[in-house]
Amino acid sequence: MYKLYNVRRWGSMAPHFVLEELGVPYQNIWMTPEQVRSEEFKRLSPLGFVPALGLDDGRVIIESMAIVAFLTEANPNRGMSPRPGSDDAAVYLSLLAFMSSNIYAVLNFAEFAEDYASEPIAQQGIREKAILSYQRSFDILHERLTKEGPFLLGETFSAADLYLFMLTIWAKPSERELLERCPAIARLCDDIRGRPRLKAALEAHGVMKPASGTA
Ligand SMILES: N[C@@H](CCC(=O)N[C@@H](CS)C(=O)NCC(=O)O)C(=O)O
Repeated sequence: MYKLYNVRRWGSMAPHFVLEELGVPYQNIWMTPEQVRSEEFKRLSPLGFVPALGLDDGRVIIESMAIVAFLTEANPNRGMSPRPGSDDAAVYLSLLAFMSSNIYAVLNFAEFAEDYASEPIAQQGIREKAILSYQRSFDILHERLTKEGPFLLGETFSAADLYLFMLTIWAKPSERELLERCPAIARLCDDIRGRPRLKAALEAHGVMKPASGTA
């Protein structure tokens, strides 16, 4: 059985939602930030990050994008991703990689600016530029949804939509600002919030409704 190392509202949300939508058995391991930062957990996830996913053979994989892509590819009949190897699957993987590299990673530049510059003024510069950079990437996805939606893959819902939903929750200056600026993303998030299979997981992460105010 898969084991999901999970922290409320952190990057394990997307794999958690995907596992719930797939309806496959898994063990959910709730963790505290302190446990994630422990040396013990770094033996599983060397950078001390969640998500991490334990596999049947005991190995553990990291990186949210790889975990989501793996889970959907391993369960191809659950309707959460295109047929592996198809052109649609290529677009699906491309979208996941786009979000992981250009939004999630850049969100982390803003969040952990002190890891990338020593001086507070330089850190502030990194934060501001990182936010502008990922806002542009959200705008690109908004344009895609507007022209070809309602989902990232057009008419077909996929785990890529769940990944985008997770990212919106962390947007700055706020989730609300993003949803107002990008109504096609807002519609997608509303749709996701109404999916019955996700109810318990959405509640567990406290994301049933968009957060008001600044993130
Ligand atoms: N590239 C990684 C990034 C994962 C990541 O940044 N996780 C954050 C939570 S959202 C984390 O575990 N941070 C550890 C900490 O704040 O100590 C992925 O996509 O999985």
